[in-house]
Amino acid sequence: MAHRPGLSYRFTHAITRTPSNSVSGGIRAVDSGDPDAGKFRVEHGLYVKALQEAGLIVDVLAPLEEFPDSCFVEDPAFCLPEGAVRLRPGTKSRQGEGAAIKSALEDRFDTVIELPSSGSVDGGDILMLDDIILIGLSARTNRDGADAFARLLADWGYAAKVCETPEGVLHFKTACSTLGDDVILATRLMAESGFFGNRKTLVVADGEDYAANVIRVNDTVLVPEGYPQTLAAIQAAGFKTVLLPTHEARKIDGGLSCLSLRFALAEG
Ligand code: CIR
Repeated sequence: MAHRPGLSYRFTHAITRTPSNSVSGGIRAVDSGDPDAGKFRVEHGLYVKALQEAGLIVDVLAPLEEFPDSCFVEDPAFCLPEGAVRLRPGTKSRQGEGAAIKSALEDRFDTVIELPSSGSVDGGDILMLDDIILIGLSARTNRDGADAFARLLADWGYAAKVCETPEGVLHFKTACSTLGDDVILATRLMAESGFFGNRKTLVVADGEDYAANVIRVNDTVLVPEGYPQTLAAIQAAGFKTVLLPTHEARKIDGGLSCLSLRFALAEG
């Protein structure tokens, strides 16, 4: 696959979904209290505004009470300029989310296909870089799903590599992000994994692992508030930053990347 500068961060559009009242029952590994749906919607509104200010047209989908985790739209789909892929989330309560997001994808893409095979892939396990797409195996993404997704990407002209997400990390991207231009932000564990080859890797400070999940959107990096050392490191590397509250999302293991599907369409 040719190096395509900006593939991983030059976007024109995003899809998001407003948190439902049922988000208070979202899945979490460790219970630190239920998120408050009202406060979550306020944080979500700021997130949507930040995406718009970074230059994106944002589709905000209606809440889905039957799927408590459905505001994390990154997991049931993956979008490329060529088309969108409906994935198969790897946890039972989220499996219907791929069908639920189908019409929103069809509104934006001529090509919308379903992940072949019966395997599972969560979008949170897919890290798109400018020259390769990394797919993390995890408790949510299995070998069948990852291999089928890698084959599909190859058909579309993209190189992909399947990696083992370290034990205890929910999704591959829970612990790393691309800042674009061959710069990665990662937890120490991920930085030492060898997944990122010779790319420059900024390691988040001890105690700030949550802040490894940021998103670069055009010329801005959206960063969760409350992680000063990571913020300083991103700024020192020359990136413009915007801080966002993620207190409610964090209670159910969600971060900034999970809350949107970001993509570039030709018509801008
Ligand atoms: C879940 O466990 O599925 C949700 N509570 C959090 C999903 C976060 N998504 C992501 O990291 N891509």
